[in-house]
Amino acid sequence: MARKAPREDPGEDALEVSAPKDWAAGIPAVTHALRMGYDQMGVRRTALTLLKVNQKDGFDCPGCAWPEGDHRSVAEFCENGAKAVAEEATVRRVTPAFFAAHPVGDLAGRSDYWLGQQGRLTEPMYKPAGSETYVPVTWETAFTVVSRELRALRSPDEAAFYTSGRTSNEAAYLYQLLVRQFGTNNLPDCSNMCHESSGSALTETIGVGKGSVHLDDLYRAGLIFVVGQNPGTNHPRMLSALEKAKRRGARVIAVNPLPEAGLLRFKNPQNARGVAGGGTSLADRFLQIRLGGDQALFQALSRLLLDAEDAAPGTVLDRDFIAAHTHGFEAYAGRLRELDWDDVAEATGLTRDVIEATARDVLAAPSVVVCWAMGLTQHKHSVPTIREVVNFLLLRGNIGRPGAGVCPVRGHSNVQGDRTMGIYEKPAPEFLDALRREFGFDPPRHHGFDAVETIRAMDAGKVKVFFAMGGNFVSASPDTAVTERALRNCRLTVQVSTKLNRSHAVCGREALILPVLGRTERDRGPDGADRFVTVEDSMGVVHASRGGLPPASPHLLSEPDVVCRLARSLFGPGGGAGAVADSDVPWAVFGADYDAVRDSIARVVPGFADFNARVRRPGGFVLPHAPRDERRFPTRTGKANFTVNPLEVPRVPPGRLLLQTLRSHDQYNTTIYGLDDRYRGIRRGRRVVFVHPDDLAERGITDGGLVDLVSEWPDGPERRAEAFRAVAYDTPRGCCAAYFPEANVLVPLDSVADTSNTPTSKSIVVRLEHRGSPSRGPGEAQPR
Ligand SMILES: Nc1nc2c(c(=O)[nH]1)N[C@H]1C(S)=C(S)[C@@H](COP(=O)(O)OP(=O)(O)OC[C@H]3O[C@@H](n4cnc5c(=O)[nH]c(N)nc54)[C@H](O)[C@@H]3O)O[C@H]1N2
Ligand SMILES: Nc1nc2c(c(=O)[nH]1)N[C@H]1C(S)=C(S)[C@@H](COP(=O)(O)OP(=O)(O)OC[C@H]3O[C@@H](n4cnc5c(=O)[nH]c(N)nc54)[C@H](O)[C@@H]3O)O[C@H]1N2
Ligand SMILES: [Mo]
Repeated sequence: MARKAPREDPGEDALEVSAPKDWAAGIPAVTHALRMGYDQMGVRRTALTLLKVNQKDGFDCPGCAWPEGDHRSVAEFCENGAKAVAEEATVRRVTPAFFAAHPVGDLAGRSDYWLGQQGRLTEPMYKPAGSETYVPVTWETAFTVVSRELRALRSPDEAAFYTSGRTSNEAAYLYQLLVRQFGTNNLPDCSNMCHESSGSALTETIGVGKGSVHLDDLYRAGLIFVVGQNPGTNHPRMLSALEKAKRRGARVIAVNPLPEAGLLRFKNPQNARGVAGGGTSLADRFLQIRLGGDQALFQALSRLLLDAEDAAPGTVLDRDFIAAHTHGFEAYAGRLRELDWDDVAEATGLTRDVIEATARDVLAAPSVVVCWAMGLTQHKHSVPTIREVVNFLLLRGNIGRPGAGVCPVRGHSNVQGDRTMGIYEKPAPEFLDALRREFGFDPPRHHGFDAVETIRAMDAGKVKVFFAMGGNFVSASPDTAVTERALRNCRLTVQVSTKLNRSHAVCGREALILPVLGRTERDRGPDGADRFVTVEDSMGVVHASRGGLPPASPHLLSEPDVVCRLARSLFGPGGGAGAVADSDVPWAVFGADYDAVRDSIARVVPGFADFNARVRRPGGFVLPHAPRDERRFPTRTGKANFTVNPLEVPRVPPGRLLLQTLRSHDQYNTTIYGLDDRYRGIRRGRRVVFVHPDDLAERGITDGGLVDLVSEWPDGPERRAEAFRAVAYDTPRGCCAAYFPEANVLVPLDSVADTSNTPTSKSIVVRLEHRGSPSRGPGEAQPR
């Protein structure tokens, strides 16, 4: 098998910088992905596995949550999807011998890249208190340790149960059930750090915290905004959808501080034009906005719509829709008339001409879709910003009709489904009522901790057991030093994982690693028959996922099995004292039969009636969405709500920059596939900061110079990320960018979005300091 050993980090001196690309996803993309596949899996396994991605009898791609069209060809191929598959289907293995050779102190000193490159976890591992080394244990012992520690707590609220977004619907449903039967709503999840702002804003304004469009709406849209999103890297299949929409006459407007390759031009490897030609030019207009300027942009666009209506009454606004379906229009319109154009210019960095031209695009479009991702959700004023997107769409009735609507593009492949299944620290009373009817116990009603609150609680010793269903909490969370201290303060940390990561190395006094099957692997029930799980994509389509590969090791359990066996250990008869009562939940049945789990979901979760039958149909089924399907808005007012949101103009103290943390092309969140960011011209390194050339010159820093990034937060210590290469880049003045997770040390735990409590990963005030030079006071110029 032509397979390479894990690569070592080449060290920062290897960094190479070249000109960024202005196009994405062509033939080099495909060869690049196949090469990673060959490295991890060899040639034959690569071919067999990639043929099954997103096919009707195959598995759901563990990459992003972008939906599948109906007419996908076997050859339809997404570079970054292939990388996600290769990462999971790798034939490299982490064995007990590996752990014997690498105590936690050693692992904690390794990079995320090195850790991920070691391969798949193979056996349950246990690090006893007082020891530095994980040793293999049986599953029975592992569950006994968890039960023992959970039972020893004074209150169920002293435990927190994290979820990352790859967990299937079945596993997520069982997991939240276990947690609520245990007695807490401490269910933080990756959404808290991701699209929480979208959920908060949409629930309040349209009554449903999910997107309101289908793929077909994109194809039929007159105008599509792609705001704060880098689909060429993070949702590559979206580029095909945008290309198709364009062929049908849509215009595309990209709003981003960076000229991201995929937004500008797209070479589709699936058609001849993409292979041979210059590709499709995707964005008709590119608004190079300043970080955090989107609220101002959408207020300005809405104001221009109002002005146009004043000039030609009855021609611009959808008066019938506003009257019949919305609430609060007058108050909103009144406030909008006071808009200060100087504030708009300062916040956006855009000229009035450009914004007016964009408004003309809007006026000319019969329907509008707004797509967005992390560029909108990770700011202090993210919730008001997304509310403003809704205001803008409501004005022309651009919701609940074909070709129009809101499209928050989700990240993890089942993050939306996990929420639908009840992974939420603030569950709706109706959901808890349904659980009570189904299982006959009283679920806790008081809200639990979200991700940021969990870190605070662990740090303060209020949460003592941390259990993670997937993910890499240590590296994904803000304020790395604080998060690490918090986790090390726990009595027990438990990671249910497929791959080795930093959360195994930075752990509690006792720690467990529970290795599970991934999407790509065959999941056999006790009767030996193959089982499947289900997922929900970003557009509310629920479908089946069946893995085909033999499991990475004979010791792996499925995630549902882990939950059910833990439940039997925790609640089972003879379980002894503590807060935990014997269980009426049929855990043994659930563990043996996913159909039984789905039947229960069908009774508890709205929209899942006849789940087992409908999900077996090719392509699955679409969940109901009241605003989209019937223009019904289940909000407090019973209408879609216009909201008044005071304009936030992001300002930084003199000499400082606003930093965003983003993804390179070679990573999946904290999983680092490689050290290149091809489209941005970066090779063999990740410690880079992209800065406007004039901002560098002003500070006397040369392109390629070595700097520390120092984050300042009122009343707090300075946070420092050392030794980054400054790269002169096409970004607005005053704004810079570095990669997540290396830059997470800079995000203060208390710097969160209002309402959603999401860390402000896209707006951190920093100063750049020359490496080696003494630190300087505020605003002082650096010598040349
Ligand atoms: N290959 C790959 N695919 C992924 C992931 C991955 O890591 N790798 N992660 C998955 C997950 S969990 C998620 S949530 C998504 C993330 O998908 P994205 O949101 O595309 O991810 P980011 O890299 O954070 O990119 C944020 C984009 O928003 C822009 N931006 C930043 N701040 C602002 C702003 O204030 N205004 C505007 N208008 N733009 C701004 C940045 O320049 C960048 O282009 O991708 C998912 N898919
Ligand atoms: N500074 C900064 N911080 C950020 C962000 C940012 O843009 N900037 N983005 C935020 C966002 S959008 C998100 S979603 C979070 C991501 O936070 P997480 O979801 O916690 O992080 P991931 O890196 O996706 O988790 C990777 C790990 O998941 C495990 N895994 C993979 N597949 C499976 C599976 O099928 N089952 C199980 N049990 N485990 C599996 C593997 O062990 C792997 O190491 O990070 C957030 N943090
Ligand atoms: Mo995400």
